[in-house]
Amino acid sequence: MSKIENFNKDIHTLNYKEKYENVRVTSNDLIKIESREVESLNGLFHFSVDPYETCLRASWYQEKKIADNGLKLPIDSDFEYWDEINVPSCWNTEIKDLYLYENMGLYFKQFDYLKKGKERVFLHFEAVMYRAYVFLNGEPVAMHDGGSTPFSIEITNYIKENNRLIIACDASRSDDRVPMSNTDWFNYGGIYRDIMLVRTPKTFIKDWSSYLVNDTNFSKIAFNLSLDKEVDGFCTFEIKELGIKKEIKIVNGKASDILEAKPILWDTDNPKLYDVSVTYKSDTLFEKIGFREIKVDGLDVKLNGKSIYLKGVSVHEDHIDLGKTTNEEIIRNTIKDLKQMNGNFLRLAHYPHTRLFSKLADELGVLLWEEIPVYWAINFDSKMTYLDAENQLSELILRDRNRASVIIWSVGNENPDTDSRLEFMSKLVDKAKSLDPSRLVSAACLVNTTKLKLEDRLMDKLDIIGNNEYYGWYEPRFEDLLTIFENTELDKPVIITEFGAGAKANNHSTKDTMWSEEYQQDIYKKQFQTISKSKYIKGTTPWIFYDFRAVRRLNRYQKGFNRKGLIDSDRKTKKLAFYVTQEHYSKIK
Ligand code: GCB
Repeated sequence: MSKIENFNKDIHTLNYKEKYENVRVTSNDLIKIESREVESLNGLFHFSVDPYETCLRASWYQEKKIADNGLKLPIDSDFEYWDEINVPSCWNTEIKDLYLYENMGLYFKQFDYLKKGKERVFLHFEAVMYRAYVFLNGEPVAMHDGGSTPFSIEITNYIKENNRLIIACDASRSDDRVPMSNTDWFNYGGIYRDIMLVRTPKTFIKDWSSYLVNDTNFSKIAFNLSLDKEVDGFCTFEIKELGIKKEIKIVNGKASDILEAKPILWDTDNPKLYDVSVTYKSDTLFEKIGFREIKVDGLDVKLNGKSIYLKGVSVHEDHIDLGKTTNEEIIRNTIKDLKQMNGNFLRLAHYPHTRLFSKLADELGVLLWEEIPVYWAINFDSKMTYLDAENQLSELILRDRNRASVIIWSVGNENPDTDSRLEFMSKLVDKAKSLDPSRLVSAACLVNTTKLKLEDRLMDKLDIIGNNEYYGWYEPRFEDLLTIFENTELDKPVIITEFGAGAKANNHSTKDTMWSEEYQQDIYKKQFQTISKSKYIKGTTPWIFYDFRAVRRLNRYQKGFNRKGLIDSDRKTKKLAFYVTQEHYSKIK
């Protein structure tokens, strides 16, 4: 074949994304940011959509204005002339025309950096939907997959006094991603959580964790630390209030120990937190940590040795004005609504919510279920899809494993019971256990509607079983629900992770009229009555706290929203079913 010399490369380059595999960042690159000195890069960025992905195809990020032969080049981009957008935000809520836009968006910002001595520098993102290509001063520095977890990029060798940062965010849906193209929520697009610069010493504490050993003696605290380099040395672990200060040996960059201690246990009535610090040479990190034990004992869930019932509700991050961007006020209000409903537990569905959520839950005494978007029929046969799911799980666990409020990691939701799915999700369970031996692992499984029983091969691998059922809504024969609980033989507890019915707030009618508040109220009453009769069920998180955007919901009541909320999407108007739940939970100890 003859060589074509006179073709504009970017219009014929098919594999223009492949080269970024070289700069892929994963959970192995993630650094701890709590208590580190960070400089926020939040604020205004220049922004444009790039639906044809020309930034990648034509290497705009090189910002090459003069060709090798010295002649001026015509360039189709002009980063600093583009309009501005605030970061963090979702472009769908910020820019009216982009309400439904889900493809490539480009961000550009200039920032200064003043070196403060011998240091390393990282760019850290709390989340970018879904794939981020990051370019600094003309060089590709990272590519990251996964729309809801944090990632860090070392830029020590790329950063200058004046910097030009370009981020290409690809928010498109596809069948090999996690989640895949079909979801019952809207993903949104953009840099929708914080972005920052992080400085560290040359050798630094990359990760550390501490938790109560779960042997039901409540008298031992485990400690683990890893440095970014495989060196030997010593670190100090300190909890002043407990009189603990210990030098611990580091071998090949790792240290671990188990220390005798009698902490006041963290629980929902008394969410006691301790100031815990770790020091390696000049590097000191600290966090507020609660110590508590969560365990399954036969059919019981035990917090600090006492049986508890998880009085919860599922919640999406979705906010009518901000999309997936959230803030402290919104989270505090969510927890206030939960407490008003007499609840103690939230299922953060269906992807990792912001880091701030578990911090506030630690402080306010709320138990959490955290989940990765292994949702419905993702591509369980693909190795790349598995690696993506495993990476999202690892990034979530590394981010939140010091949070007492988080008691359950969920590895998926409503997945078909195939061989490849069983292998895929069993590996995720093992991964969660290897990263964190102190919590329960679960997944939302389905009912076998033919045999009328809870049946799923994955259940053997789980500590606690999640079950979604929609009797009275998708499954109209409500009576079957009791049969299911009677037919099911289990040796571990179940949380009903979903049940519910759609209702438009303020749409009042009889209890037989679908989409009315009364219809939803009636289903909630019947559900709670039936669920109370089952000895397996140790918690409920009905679907869902607030109405949320779901583009596939298009009837006249829905208008692009899933209306199963106990509260309207305004997060204010409570529906009748809210009060049914409130009353039901008030009766459970
Ligand atoms: C489910 C899914 C959830 C949906 C819900 C519904 O089973 O887990 O993501 O939004 O049903 O409303 O249909």
